[in-house]
Amino acid sequence: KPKVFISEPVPQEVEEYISKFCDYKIWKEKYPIPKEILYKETKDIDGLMTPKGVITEEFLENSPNLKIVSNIAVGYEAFDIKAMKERKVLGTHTPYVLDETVADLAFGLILMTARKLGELDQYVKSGKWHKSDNQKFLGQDVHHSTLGMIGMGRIGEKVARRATFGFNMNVLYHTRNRRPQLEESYGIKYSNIESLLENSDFVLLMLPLTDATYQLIGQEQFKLMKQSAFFINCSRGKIVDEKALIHALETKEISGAGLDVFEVEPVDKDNPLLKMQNVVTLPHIGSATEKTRFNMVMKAAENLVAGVTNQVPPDVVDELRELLEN
Ligand code: 8YV
Repeated sequence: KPKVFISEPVPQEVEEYISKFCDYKIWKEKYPIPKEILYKETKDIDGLMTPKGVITEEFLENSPNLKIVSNIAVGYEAFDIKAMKERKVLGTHTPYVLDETVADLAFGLILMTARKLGELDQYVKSGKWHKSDNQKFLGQDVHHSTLGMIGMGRIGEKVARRATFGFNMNVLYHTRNRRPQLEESYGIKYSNIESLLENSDFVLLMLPLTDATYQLIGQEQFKLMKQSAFFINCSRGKIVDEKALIHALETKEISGAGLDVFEVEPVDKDNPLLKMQNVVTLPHIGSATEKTRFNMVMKAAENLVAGVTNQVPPDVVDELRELLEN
């Protein structure tokens, strides 16, 4: 049987599935696995399953038999694609199964920021609720407002559907590959980034972190946004220049932010964002429902097993698809 290593605990059912096809070892202790142990355990494996695997030249050098890295996440910015290509190591991820769940969370952040839900929850729990305070509760409408989406992929389209049909929002979007069919069915409008930023009440990032999107949103972009607008990010923190975001919030260039992701995670306790009333912060939980996490891990297991048993894994990342041709 091929040898595989799994670097975080997985549900029993997934373990049983893997055990049918592979000799396997699982790291069940504290997350994340220390680097020395990971390197020791993966010296002669054929496959690795890992959440957000940091796959470097050095790691690949250490695992010469490796055929596949199965990432238990849809984002795979930690793959060194060039090195994986050179060594013919396949990389897979977990698209589709988390789309609706992350789209729900995007709306959670939109509602929380616009209607001050986190702040007001704290207020009631603090026992300070007083009738004369009711001016404090005034937020902004989400329905019939304008949502500007940067990125319109698998998750984006689920957000757009909620926005148009659920909240009667006007949706502007910007993306690499324009989506005429979505424009027709949902009435969303393609826009350049500048006019999207100028005209949106909510600016939502819904795109992967790549060399091209690293710090795509910075000082210049925040300046274009409306003072009344909210900035929402449940993609990746590094798509934003976080210092510029802090500055925009401090100087009231924008009204608030809803953040599930940060430049550094877990976020530093001294990060000024954590002290701001108009910023909602979550610990990167976009896909975190029981059902979706199970489906992600199962999908990752299917990719892993396919990759070590000479079948074509269903979810090879686009940049490595060429490896399937040889
Ligand atoms: C995380 C994600 O993987 O899929 C992704 O790319 O960012 C999330 O689903 C998840 O939060 C586990 O860390």
